[in-house]
Amino acid sequence: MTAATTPPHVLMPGPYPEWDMAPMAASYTLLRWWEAADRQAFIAEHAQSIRAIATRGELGASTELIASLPNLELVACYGVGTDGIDLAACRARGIRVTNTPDVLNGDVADLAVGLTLALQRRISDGDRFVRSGEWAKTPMPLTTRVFGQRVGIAGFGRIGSTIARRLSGFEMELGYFSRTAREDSPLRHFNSLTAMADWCDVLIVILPGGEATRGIVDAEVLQALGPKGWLVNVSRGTTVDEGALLQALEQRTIAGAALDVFLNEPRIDPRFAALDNVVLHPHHGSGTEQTRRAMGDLVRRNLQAHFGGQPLVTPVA
Ligand code: 8YV
Repeated sequence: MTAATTPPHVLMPGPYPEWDMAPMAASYTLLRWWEAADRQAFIAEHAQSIRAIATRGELGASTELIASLPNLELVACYGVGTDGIDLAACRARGIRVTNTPDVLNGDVADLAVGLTLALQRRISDGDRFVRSGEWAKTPMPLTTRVFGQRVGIAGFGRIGSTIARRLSGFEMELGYFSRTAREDSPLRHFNSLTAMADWCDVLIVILPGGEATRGIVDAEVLQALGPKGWLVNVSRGTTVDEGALLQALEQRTIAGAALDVFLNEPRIDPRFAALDNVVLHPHHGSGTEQTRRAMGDLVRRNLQAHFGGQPLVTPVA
């Protein structure tokens, strides 16, 4: 094969499902970085040829990686969150970035609702209670009513507003925290997260990750949430001051938390596993076959558009 007909070289920091790998391998020369014994040597060997990175939300594309690829044109992210990608470095070099918005809104919103129910109705505890035979000895302790509560949604973009639509069926009072009020929403708007935490029973966090939101759910917000307040995080581990959260959970200065995201995934702080007032989930908000297929499809459509000289399908602004 001559250079002119060699499929573009695409670096993959980690694999996609097999149903994506096969069509991608048919169109591109895939460089499977996760399989390399010496990751640095692998990059050095292929640096000149790499024109695109097909990454995943949690793997991102670091400053160092981008700097080491002189001919990089595109970073395509399997995931909506681009906080793991050095967007400023991409902008500075005219490297395009795409993500997979919208196709995962419904799944992440469903999980936020599911985690809220699991947390307050103690659904995972109930399952363990039946399996262990405990039920035959004593009734399960009473739980907390979900419907009729006040829920504050921190972050009111595509997923946050989908969560609100889902929860409107639960006869709840809903509010949201965002920089600016949304004229198209009748829900109560807060421009202070602490004020919303003080108002609500359940605080659901779906803010984008990154420096602007790092540790935004801090000790003060948790204190405002209070001993009868619950935290649900389906955004990024970085949005929460995890030390403050662990302390609040251990000392029961908040009632409990349901967490799909953590710092240092998947090797999370072992203190979480010792708590009985948490529901823990392995960063799986978009983890359904239907949505993951749609995400893979969108990544491939973006790659195809880029290498075909067409406008990108879902460019990151
Ligand atoms: C994924 C995500 O977990 O979309 C995001 O930002 O966090 C995810 O849907 C991940 O990108 C899939 O590998």
